[in-house]
Amino acid sequence: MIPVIAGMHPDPSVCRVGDDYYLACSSFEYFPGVPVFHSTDLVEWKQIGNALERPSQLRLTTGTPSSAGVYAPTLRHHDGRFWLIVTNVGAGGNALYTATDPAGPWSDPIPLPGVEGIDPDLAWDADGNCWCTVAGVSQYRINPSTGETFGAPTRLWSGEPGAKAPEAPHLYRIGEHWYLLIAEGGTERGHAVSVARASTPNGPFEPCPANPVLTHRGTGEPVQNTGHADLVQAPDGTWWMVFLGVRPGGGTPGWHVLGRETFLAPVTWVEGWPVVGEIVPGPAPAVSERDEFDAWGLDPSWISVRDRSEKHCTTEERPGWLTLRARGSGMDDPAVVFAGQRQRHLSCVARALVDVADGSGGLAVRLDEEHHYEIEARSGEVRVIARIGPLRAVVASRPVPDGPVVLVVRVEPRTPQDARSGPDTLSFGVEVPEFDELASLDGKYLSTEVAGGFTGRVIGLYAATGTVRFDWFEYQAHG
Ligand code: 6LW
Repeated sequence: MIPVIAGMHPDPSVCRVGDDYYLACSSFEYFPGVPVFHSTDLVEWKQIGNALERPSQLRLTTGTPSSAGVYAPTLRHHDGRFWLIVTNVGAGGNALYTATDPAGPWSDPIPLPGVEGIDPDLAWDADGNCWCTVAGVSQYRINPSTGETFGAPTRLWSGEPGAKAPEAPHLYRIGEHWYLLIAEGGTERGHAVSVARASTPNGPFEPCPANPVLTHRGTGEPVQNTGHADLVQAPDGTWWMVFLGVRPGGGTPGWHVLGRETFLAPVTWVEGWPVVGEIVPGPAPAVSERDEFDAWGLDPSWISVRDRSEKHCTTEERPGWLTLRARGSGMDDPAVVFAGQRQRHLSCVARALVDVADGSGGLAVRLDEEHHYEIEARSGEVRVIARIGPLRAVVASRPVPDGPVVLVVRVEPRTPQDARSGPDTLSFGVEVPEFDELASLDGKYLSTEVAGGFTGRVIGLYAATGTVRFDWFEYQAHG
């Protein structure tokens, strides 16, 4: 089952203006932050930008650990403007941004120092009050233009008794009711979506007798961890839910490697309660994408670790090439200079042409600082490096002729012959000029189940020492 937005795109929030839908996702330690997508049918989505693309909007330092940073946006259109509210975990808390065009530019942040809690939602009532509801679940009245909070938070309905982690609240006025949609059970295999309704935005809320309205826990469904949802109505009056899910592979307990992805399902209403239908398959995988680095700047799909400055990452220094200037020591370093793309397909190949005349660097598959595999080039040699938790090893190396070299990683899903089979195999090699495989590594160590946290794989280019230049990067999906 293919998601509508594949790869690490969790915590989707969606809104519609006329015939156009817009969707935003979490981005954690990556910069730029909060990818924004556009669609006219909810199935085909195109990234139109990143909401947080200036340091004045998002400042992440090495003090922000991986899987902290930007969590769980809510994206809404109100009063002729787009409103985006996020939590920056470990670096500033809750903040609001506005834009007239969701592709940007977005405003500088309006901090919400009085709002405590992750997963903030925004909803306006007919009197013009703005309600900010956060995980827990509690609610504040705020002034979204100034960030001011009025009074103490009120506790709202917090899900099924005993279920952990009531979070991801979204509040909607639909017909004569206010609906409070939440996630519960934690963002792992127990994840679920539940709903309650009230006649005011502040409750008291009556839970849906059929809760949870969405969960795949305890099932053999290929998509697991379904939860953290948002609702939207189409121009034809039909209702839809976007939510996160994962695609675990391998034997038991199953490992997901692409992070949490965005899925879509239809919603019907029965006796005033939402009923979630079968997942709608996303578009077939794109076959081949190649970035020649001919454009001024990088496409919005490129993300860096914590920050990206012109000094360290530029397409202008050598036209037609991406130049990365090292800072720190490479992929183990929280300050690594890196530019990558989310791995979006279970089966794919990434290739890049690197020139290491003035440094060393290469092609990496990253989960975080402690979980990554890479093929690194330096003058006359390439090496495959594996970092798994506290262990780091050079697993293979070979000499290469001087001059630019093509680095390759191939990702192939495995059919689980035995219970311990990993989800996939990552093969690293060089083209000299035919492909020479140096190492074939188990992908389970670059999975969320092993690494922990909230993110998925990013495949990209990095500098370990000096200045490293890349002529092109190619990503081909097999299915
Ligand atoms: C997010 C929380 C969650 O804030 O994971 O799946 C957290 N749900 O709602 C990070 O994405």
